[in-house]
Amino acid sequence: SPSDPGLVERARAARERLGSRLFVLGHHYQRDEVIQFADVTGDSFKLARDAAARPEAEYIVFCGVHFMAESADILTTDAQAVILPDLAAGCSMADMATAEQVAEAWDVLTEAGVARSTVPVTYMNSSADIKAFTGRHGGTVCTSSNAERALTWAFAQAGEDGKVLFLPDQHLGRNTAVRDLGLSPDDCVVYNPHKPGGGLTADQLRRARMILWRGHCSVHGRFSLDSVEEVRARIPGVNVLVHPECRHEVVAAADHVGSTEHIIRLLDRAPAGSRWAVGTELNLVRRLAARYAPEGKEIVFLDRTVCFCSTMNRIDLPHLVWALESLADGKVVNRIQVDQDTEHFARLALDRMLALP
Ligand code: CIZ
Ligand code: SF4
Repeated sequence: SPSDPGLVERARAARERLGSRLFVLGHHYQRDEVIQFADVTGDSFKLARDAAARPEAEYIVFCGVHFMAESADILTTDAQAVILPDLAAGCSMADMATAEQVAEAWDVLTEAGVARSTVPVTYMNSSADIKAFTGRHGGTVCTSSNAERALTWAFAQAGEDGKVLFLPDQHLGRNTAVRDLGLSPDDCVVYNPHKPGGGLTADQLRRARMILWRGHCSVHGRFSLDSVEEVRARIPGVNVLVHPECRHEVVAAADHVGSTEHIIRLLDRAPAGSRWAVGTELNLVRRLAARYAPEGKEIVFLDRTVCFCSTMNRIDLPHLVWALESLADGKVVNRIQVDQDTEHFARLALDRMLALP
């Protein structure tokens, strides 16, 4: 929908008043009406680094979801305030692994005698608490671009017969283990935090190489093998391109798999006349379709029954205007601040990722 011209004007005016004190980050999955005000766009990790590279910006307005704003706060200085325009913009995947549940899981692994040979790896899409847990137990953060390197590193750390506890996205964990590291799906077990002992026996835990947390993305998890078969029947010669948060059978049936940055690069280099069905968030797919249509690239959404990420969409122009005008009036609203102890250990896990070979 076209943006309200009055709100666009107010956002412009507030930005003008704030000048270089303000830096606006826009995640790839944000609405067009919000993205137009972003100083930079990117995935969650790129945006956190972009924020860290702007120490002169007093206010970092993060148009994205809560865990991303936390990561930006961790990587920026204490003098910089990270603002999330709507505090209800969470992430259902990140919420699937709470600090209490993960602490309990670690106790289960300890009881089974496997904790000391297990290295945790957590996806960027997790709360600061889970990143801190990972940092405390010698593990690393990963993104969908470096998950293979992170897992290789973690298995090397874990030693012979070592294991990885992968949080919170079972699909990224399984896809990386099977596709990139050549493990068998049978080497993976799924830990269900809602069942006693994770729903696993001590023997199952001892035999597993990958212990996958039972979490998933409520958007990417909805693409199915039917989505792929339907689009192949509908569009002859179509290239199916999906994000690794999709289920294993979807990834296995696709032609290309990659992070948002990878998806954008691939479509940018695609030849005129090529046809693509893309399985990632709808705001991004629509923008890419519009951007590349003039070059004769046909880009469609992989499954027309899948919707936007509802929490990403909570950041809309009214919320952005409210945040910017508040800041311009000297009121710091919706600041996301990670406590020092959590920040210290989460930073450790993030720094291990930055040091990955
Ligand atoms: O699914 C998401 O939320 C993604 C891809 C986030 C990110 O930026 O890594
Ligand atoms: Fe979370 Fe999925 Fe939305 Fe990303 S797209 S913010 S992983 S629910």
